[in-house]
Amino acid sequence: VAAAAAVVEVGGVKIAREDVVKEEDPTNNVPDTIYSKIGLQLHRRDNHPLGILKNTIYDYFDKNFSGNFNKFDDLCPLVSIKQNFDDVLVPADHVSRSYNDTYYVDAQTVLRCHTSAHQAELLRDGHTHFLVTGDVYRRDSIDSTHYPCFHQMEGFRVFTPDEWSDSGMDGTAYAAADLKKTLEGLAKHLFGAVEMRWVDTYFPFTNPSFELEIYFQDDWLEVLGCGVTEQEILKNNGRIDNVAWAFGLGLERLAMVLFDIPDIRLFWSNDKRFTSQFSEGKLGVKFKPFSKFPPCYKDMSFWINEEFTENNLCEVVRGIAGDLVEEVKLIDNFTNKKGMTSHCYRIAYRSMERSLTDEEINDMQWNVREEVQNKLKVELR
Ligand code: FA5
Ligand code: MG
Repeated sequence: VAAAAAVVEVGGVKIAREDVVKEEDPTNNVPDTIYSKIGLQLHRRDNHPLGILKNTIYDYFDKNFSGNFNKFDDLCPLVSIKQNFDDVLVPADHVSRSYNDTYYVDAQTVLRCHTSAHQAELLRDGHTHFLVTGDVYRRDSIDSTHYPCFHQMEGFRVFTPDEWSDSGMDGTAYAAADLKKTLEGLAKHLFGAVEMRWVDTYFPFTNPSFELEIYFQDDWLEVLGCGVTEQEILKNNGRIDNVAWAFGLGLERLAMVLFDIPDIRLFWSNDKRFTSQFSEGKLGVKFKPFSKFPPCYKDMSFWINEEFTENNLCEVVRGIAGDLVEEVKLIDNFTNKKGMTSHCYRIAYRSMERSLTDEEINDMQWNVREEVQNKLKVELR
């Protein structure tokens, strides 16, 4: 693992490592591996799948909205809890606010967990049509479609009453219909024909709310969340009597479908066999895996305690194995007569770039077992 730079710069803001990684501070839970992602801005590289995708989405909006959407892709990922949560009406007791789900730099500052963190300020600045692309951060599970740093593109469009008054619909119905039409058009622009479905869901900041899923690798993959913006957000930011829609695209997920990329870790690869397959403006290419290395599975069982969470386990495993861990999966779960609960996790180790040696895997697993015991205070079985 390369050492993280002492200072990175994003959007004119200088971010020092010691201001983000504070090991002794209980209000901070950002590891070095996460700090090292800040400033890389994969979405701003024109030859990277995420940059190619971003530019293709820009083309769609430019074409269909005659350049009306303002674009932001360099906003600082360190935001206040007000921006990340309060401004988009996330309730005080919502799980996403917990240290288990979000990376806190201190009690008031987080690494944004979604690009929705910028909605309110951009509205206040007078923007009515905008796209915000950026790296976002979440403590999360480990598998081929989840990574603790990923990229989103937020879209936001405000309507004034004259825009829907002749439609025979109310503002909300009009915005919802326009939103779905816009995103279906985007899917067509990106994929041509693809199997997809709308699913009703809940977000604190939109009502109604939807997710779009695409059929990929024999399963439904959630690629975006969206909905009609809560009136309160518009009202709080100077847009009384208006209606708006908003969406948040998962860029890795869309790029996986578009380029046939089987594992989310590949986006971070510097291996030429990966990077050389993509170039600016080239959309039709399908990724050719350079070879398949065998995975190695290690099982680990322990008695959990009350504080145990899967996200904490995943953080420990990633801290040791980095991108060599492919999946962490609960395969057995039971409670004995004394009320003790046991979990068995299967860890899949696999490099995207080379074969791992038995020794290397055994070392990692040994360290994982030790840290799981020390940091999570669970009792190994
Ligand atoms: C949100 O983040 C909302 N802010 C989206 C939104 C914006 C809704 C505006 C309404 C209006 P969600 O948590 O579902 O929603 O994440 C959005 C997308 O990010 C998901 O659909 C998925 O494609 C992607 N995503 C989520 N977690 C991960 C992860 N760990 N790794 C990779 N992609 C992820
Ligand atoms: Mg979701």
